[in-house]
Amino acid sequence: MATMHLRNHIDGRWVEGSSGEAFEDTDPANGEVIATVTRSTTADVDRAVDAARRACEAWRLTPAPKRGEILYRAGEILLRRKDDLAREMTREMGKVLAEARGDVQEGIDMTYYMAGEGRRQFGDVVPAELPNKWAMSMRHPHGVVAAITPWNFPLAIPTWKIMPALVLGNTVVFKPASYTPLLAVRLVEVLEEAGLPKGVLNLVLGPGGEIGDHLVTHPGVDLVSFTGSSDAGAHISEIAGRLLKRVSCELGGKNAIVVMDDAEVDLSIEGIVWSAFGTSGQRCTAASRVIAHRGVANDVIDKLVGRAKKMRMGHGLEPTTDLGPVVSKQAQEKVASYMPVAEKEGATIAAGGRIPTEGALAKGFFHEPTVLVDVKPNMRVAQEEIFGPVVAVLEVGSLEEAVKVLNSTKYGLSCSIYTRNVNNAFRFMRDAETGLVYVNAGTIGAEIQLPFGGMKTTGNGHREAGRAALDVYADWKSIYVDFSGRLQKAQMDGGGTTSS
Ligand code: UN1
Repeated sequence: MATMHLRNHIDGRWVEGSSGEAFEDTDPANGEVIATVTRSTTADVDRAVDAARRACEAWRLTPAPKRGEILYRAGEILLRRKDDLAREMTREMGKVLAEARGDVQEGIDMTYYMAGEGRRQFGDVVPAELPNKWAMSMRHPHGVVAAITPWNFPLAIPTWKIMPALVLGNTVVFKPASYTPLLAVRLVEVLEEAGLPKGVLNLVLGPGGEIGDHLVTHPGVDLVSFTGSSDAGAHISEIAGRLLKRVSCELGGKNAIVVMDDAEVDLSIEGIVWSAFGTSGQRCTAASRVIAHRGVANDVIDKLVGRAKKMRMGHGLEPTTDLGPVVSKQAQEKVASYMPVAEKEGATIAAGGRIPTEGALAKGFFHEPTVLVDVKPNMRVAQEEIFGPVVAVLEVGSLEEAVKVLNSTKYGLSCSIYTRNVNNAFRFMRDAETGLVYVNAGTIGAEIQLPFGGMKTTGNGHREAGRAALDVYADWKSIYVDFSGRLQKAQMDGGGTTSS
């Protein structure tokens, strides 16, 4: 297969970055080169932001239902290309094909949902306290949005940011992770084909660092929407916060599945295996802790260890593969580095724990699916996000203790409980300090029509997806129209009660 070359998209044209240099986009399962990619500089960021700014006014004044129609057409094209996009995604970042299809589907779902917002974007019309006066609220776009996206959901997460931004009348500069430029190019191609005017969506390719900081602090950027590591999120919040820019961050997680002594254990094992090892554990919603009640802990561990040992690693395009590689050598080394950390702190590796060194697997960035037992809540493997196929099992004696352990990390994205006791379920739903809670299901697989995001250091108070996303990508404007023909003073004329 001939190697592709991927370029930036600025002001409606595909253009080379100004460094004149390129980097390689490779398949993490075998090291094959998929594409060469232009490396952008700060000058390219300037061009992209300028183009987005110039496109702002006309796009803002395009009727929202028309903006929605373009999104609807983009959804249709994504649907037609779903399988090709999924195959390219598996090659580019490693997740197994069925999951890559799910990622594209999540992008399609979000695109259709936001297309519908073209005819909604509801505001309030409320009674005014004064006669002959009208009071209402409407959404107003911010202007230029910087969408900085991760590699683990290379299609879905960009749509979470780009689609609400566009339908609300913002223009966008899109800076995808450097591990997944191909899917980013594909998404831009789809929106271009759907009829998006030039300059409304601009793409800048290359590693973060200097160009990322330049984009975040650029005076022409009004809102930064970022999904990625907590360290990068803190840095972005700091440099953008000084400029009082709007920032929406979706960061790390240390999600847990609680298995109570009244749970259906076999069902919980299905949820744990899926949530801990799906996408090779590289979801921010992945279950990296199991909090098992002592009454079932041994059963849970035996069954989980049995399942982990049977999982087949391989290329995500092979139908026999259960677990693909992690995204990079650096990610593989990070996962592996936690094994001595776990053992030193007194945990035991009950399954996995190694990097395969033989045969075809040695060519990719694989890590065995790993189960850690004898884990205590304060150990690093119970506190830190590993972002790989590693799950730590902790044991507790009651629901109260389970909730305490659940809430004992700095993160707060997702959690779940397996129980057949309705009282346990409702207490858990009430007390979990996470933005997503599941009952008798794993921690992954959020649907796009509800808010997505986390409490505590998982985020900064914003939510993606669903109606909540509209609050990120637009400001509220409250409007009062006085048609009385005279000066009326709110809180003073006519209204209010007087005490006697
Ligand atoms: C992520 O890992 O950043 O709930 C997003 C889920 C997916 C989205 C995950 N729908 O697992």
